[in-house]
Amino acid sequence: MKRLKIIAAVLATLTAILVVSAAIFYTFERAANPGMSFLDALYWAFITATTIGYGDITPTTIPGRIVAVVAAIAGIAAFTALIGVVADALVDSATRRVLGVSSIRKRGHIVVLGWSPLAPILIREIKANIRDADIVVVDEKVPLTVGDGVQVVRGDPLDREALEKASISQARYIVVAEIDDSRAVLEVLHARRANKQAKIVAMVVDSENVDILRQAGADHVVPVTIAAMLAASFIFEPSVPQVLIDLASSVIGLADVVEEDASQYVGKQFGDVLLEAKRRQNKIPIAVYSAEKGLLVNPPWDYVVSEGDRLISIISGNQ
Ligand SMILES: [Ca+2]
Repeated sequence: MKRLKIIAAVLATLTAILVVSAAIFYTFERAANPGMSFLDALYWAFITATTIGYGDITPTTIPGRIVAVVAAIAGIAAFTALIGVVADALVDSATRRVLGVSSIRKRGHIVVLGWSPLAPILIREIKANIRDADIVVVDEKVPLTVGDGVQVVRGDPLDREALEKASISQARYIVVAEIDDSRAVLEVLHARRANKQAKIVAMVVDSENVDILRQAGADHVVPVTIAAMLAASFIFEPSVPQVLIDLASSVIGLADVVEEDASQYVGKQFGDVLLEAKRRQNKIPIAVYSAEKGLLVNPPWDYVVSEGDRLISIISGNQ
């Protein structure tokens, strides 16, 4: 606002210089320039003040020449001031954006709270699946360059102002990527207070905190301890963790798990869906999400797919 006032003041000064110069020029030069209107004088004042100086209208009297000199000097000063203020504003807004202190106006985006070692992996996976994902990270320690399409708000995810800068109330998804459960609980609480609709996903270190995170407002809680579980599996069934890691990541391995609308299979038994999907699309359905029954992993052969069901399948990664 302060800057706008300065710009307004400079513009007013500039206008005054032009009008006064034109009036004086018009008064003294009218005789020497027959047919010159006040508008012509104003045009002359502008051309002189900007130091363009076409010379199509030139002063011949002493007062006219003095006005020309004064208009040129005052014009240079005023235009320089104007350019300075505008350039300042542009540089400032660019700097603020780079430093992550400016507000980011968005809607339907993904807000990531916390810059733990988990956050870059999270972002990589999101972008592998949604190329034009709109991601805003809020944290005090985020590096200035986190990659294309990712914007940064530098601030504490527990600070309301920082959350507002990330337009958290308009976000579609909020992911809490902390590896500190007490912080995660507080961040979920704050995020939920700011946005009642968004899907909130949180990561949890201690499985005992899953319920607290849910109560705080998280829709989904993902254990970071899955790494330890997988590491243990390598000792007694080494292929299993390899398969799970492959399935969990779109960036790693040969296969992925996808979720899709099952409407094309409505009325069919799961076992038949399984055969058909494998034969026709080289896809292996492994679960069904039903609005009524929730998630059914490896449902029975005679489970009948109904309207609104979602099918979760393994596909080849390059499919
Ligand atoms: Ca994979």
